[in-house]
Amino acid sequence: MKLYKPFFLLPFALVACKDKPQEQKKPNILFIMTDDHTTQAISAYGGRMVSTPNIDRIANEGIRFDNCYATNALSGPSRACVLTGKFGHVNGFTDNAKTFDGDQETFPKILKRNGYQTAIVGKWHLISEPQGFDYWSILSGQHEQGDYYDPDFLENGKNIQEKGYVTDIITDKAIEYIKDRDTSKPFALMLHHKAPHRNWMPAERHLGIFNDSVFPEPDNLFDDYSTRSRAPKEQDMSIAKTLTNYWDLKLATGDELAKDNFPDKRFKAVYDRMPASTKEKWNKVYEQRIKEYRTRNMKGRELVSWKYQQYMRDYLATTLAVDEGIGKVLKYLEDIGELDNTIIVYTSDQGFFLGEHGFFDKRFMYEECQRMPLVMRYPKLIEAGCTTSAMSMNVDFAPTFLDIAGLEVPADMQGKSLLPVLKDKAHAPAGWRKSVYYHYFEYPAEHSVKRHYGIRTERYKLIHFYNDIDEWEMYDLKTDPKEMNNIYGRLEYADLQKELMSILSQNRDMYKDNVE
Ligand code: SGN
Ligand code: CA
Repeated sequence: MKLYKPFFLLPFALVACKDKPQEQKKPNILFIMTDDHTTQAISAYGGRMVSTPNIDRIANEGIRFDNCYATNALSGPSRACVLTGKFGHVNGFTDNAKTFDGDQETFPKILKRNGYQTAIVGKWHLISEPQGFDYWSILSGQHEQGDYYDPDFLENGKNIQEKGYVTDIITDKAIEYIKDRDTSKPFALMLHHKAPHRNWMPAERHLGIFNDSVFPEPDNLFDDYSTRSRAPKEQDMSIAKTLTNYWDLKLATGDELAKDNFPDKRFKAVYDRMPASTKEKWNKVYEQRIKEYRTRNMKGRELVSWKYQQYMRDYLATTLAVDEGIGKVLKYLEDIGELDNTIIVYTSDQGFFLGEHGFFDKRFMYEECQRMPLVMRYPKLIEAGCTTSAMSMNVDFAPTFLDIAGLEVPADMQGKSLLPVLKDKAHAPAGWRKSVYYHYFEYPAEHSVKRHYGIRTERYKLIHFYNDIDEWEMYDLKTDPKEMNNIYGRLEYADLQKELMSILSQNRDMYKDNVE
C-alpha cells in the first residue's frame, strides 16, 4: 500500500492547493526554545541589560505572554511537559535523573501521523532516543547538556562531532533542515539551544564584549531570607558560595589551563575543545579579570558584587548568538516566502535568577525562574503588538500546536490550547484558568533546593516545601513582587490563606497529583 501513496496524494494535493484559499494551508511550526534564558535578559520583556532585537521582533509582530509559567523549573522535566502536554507526575519525568518514556504520546508524533514533517535540532536532555521525528540531531556530550565549542551530536542515531560554536551550529542545522525539507508538507521544527546554560561560554566574536559594562545589581542581591522558610536559606546556588572560580568565573590563565594537572578537569576539557584562535582571544579577554581578582583581594559584599558582574558579562554574552541566530532563521524564512506561513514561537525551558535573592540557577517556584518567556508570531491569526496576561503553562504548548494544525487534542493532555487567546487579540476566553500549578521534585541533588509544590494566582502565590522540612510561603505579588515578605501564617491573611489552600487542593485534584 505504502508504495502507491505518493501517486494518490500528489494529484489530489495539487487540486486541493489550487482550490483552497491560502489560509487553509496548515502552518509550519517553528518552536525555538533556549536553555535558561530568563525574561530579565530579553528586551521585549523590559530587560535593560541587553538588547534582543530578533526576539523582540517576534513579540512586536505578534504576541507576548506575560504570565507563562514552568510547572517545574528544570530542563528535562520542562521539556517532557512540553512534548506530552502533561505534568511530570503523569509523564514520569519528574527530575533530571529520569529517563523519558519515549513510547508515550507526544505532539510531534501526532503531527507526524497527520502529514507534518517533524524535526528536532539541539538540546533534548531526555536520555531516551527521540521518537516522532523524521530528523533529529541532538546534543550528546556532558550528560546531554552539550558543549559550547566543537559539540558532540547524536544525529539520527549516529555520533558526530561538529566544529564551531554550539549556537551557530544549531542555527545552521535548522536552516539546512528547512532548506532540504519536502515542500509538499508543512514542517514542525524544534530548534532547541543549549545557550545560555551554565557555564556561560560566549562565541568567539562575543568574548569580552561586556568587559567595560557595569550591570545594575538586583536590590535583593544580599537577601538575608528573613521571614522565609528554611528552603531558600539552605540552597546551594548562591553567587557568594556556589559559583566556582574556574568553571563559572573562568579565573585561570592559558598557562595554567595548559598544564596536565590543572585541578578542574571539566573546565580544562571544555577549554581544550576551543580552536587555537579562540583560546588566544579567550586568554586575552579574561587576563584583565584574573589580574583584578588576584590583586584586589576582595572580600564579603565587594567580592559578591564583583562575581555578579562577571557572571552577568558571560551569561549575557551567550544570549547574543541566540538572538543573532533567530534573526538568521527569520530572514531565511522571509527569503523563501514562508515567514507568514509559519507560527514562530520563542520560549525557554524555564527562567533563571540573575542575582535576585543572591542566586543563579532556577528550581524555586519564585517569579524569576518560574516565569517562562513566551512570544509568538503568526500574522494570519495573531494581531501584531499584543500582550496578554492570560495564565499559561508549559503543558499548554502541545495542545496549542495540535489545535493550530487543526488536529484534535487528546483528552488526557492536561494543558489547554492557547489558540483562543491568540485569536481574540490576546484576551483569555470566559472561564479561563485563574491559577497555575507547580511541582519541583529534584532533591536531594545539585543546588539543594527542597521539594515543593504550589499555586500562583493572578495576584498571590502559595508554596509548600513538603519534604525534609514542612514549611509554607505565601506572597502578595502586587505589594511584594520580589517575594521578600512571607505572609504565610499571619493572622490578618487568614481568610486569604484559606482560600489559596483550597485553590491549591483543587489544582492537585484536577491534575491528579498526590505525590508528596
Ligand atoms: C548542570 C549544572 C547545574 C544545573 C543543571 C540542570 N551544573 O548540572 O547548575 O542546575 O545542569 O540544568 S554544571 O556544573 O554542570 O554547570 S538544566 O537546565 O539542564 O535542568
Ligand atoms: Ca534549563
